[in-house]
Amino acid sequence: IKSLPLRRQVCSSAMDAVQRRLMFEDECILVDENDAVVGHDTKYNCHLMEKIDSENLLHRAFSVFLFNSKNELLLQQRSASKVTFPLVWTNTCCSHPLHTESELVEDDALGVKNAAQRKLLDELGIPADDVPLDHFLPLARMLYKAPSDGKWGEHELDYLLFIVRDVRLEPNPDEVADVKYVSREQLQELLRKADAGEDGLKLSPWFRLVVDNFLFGWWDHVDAGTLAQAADMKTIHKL
Ligand code: DMA
Ligand code: MN
Repeated sequence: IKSLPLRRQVCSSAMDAVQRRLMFEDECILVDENDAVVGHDTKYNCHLMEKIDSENLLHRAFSVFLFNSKNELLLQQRSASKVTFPLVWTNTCCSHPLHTESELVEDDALGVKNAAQRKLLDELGIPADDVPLDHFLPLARMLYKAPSDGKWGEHELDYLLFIVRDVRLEPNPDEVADVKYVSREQLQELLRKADAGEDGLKLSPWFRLVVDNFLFGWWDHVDAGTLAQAADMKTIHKL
């Protein structure tokens, strides 16, 4: 470790081992504002606010919204060891398609769906059989930037994937502190608490953007069984 540059030594000693491995082994896909692939870089570099700002780094990501057959949405609270946004409540699962052959496929957003299936298993213990690729419905893409703390943040082109399935769940404590299914009314109550700063409850900035711009309209489509009508994968929403 003595031979590593100082910043990496400091970071390595402070960071949880599992999260450190993801930071240096995951190679994210760099895209331009039209979602065309322009390269790749480590998850570490892609989430350093200084690099994001100085090199205008933008990477591809996904956010899964999983509903059960009662049309309740599964939320997760990120673990305390997550480097970005620890302990915030957010949608079911988020991560990045990696710069690998299977996760770069753009037809039908197949690469992003492959990544979603991989991370639903890794974070929540949901078997791939419970979330078949052809059940994911990509509804939209949004581009946003959000600081986490002084050093870390997000600048993503985020695919919003919906899926309605009853699943087996076995949350991985390295990733997830807590999970719960919420009805619309229960989510409204969570939003009220987060706004009021009650119970120290915090929501992720990207989940908040989806809630404020899209979620309840799409939830109507979940209830009506007409979700496919809500999909618009042509527009990139700049939020
Ligand atoms: C990143 O999620 C993706 C979004 C949409 C914020 P994350 O920080 O949970 O990624 P990972 O699970 O790969 O650490
Ligand atoms: Mn990211």
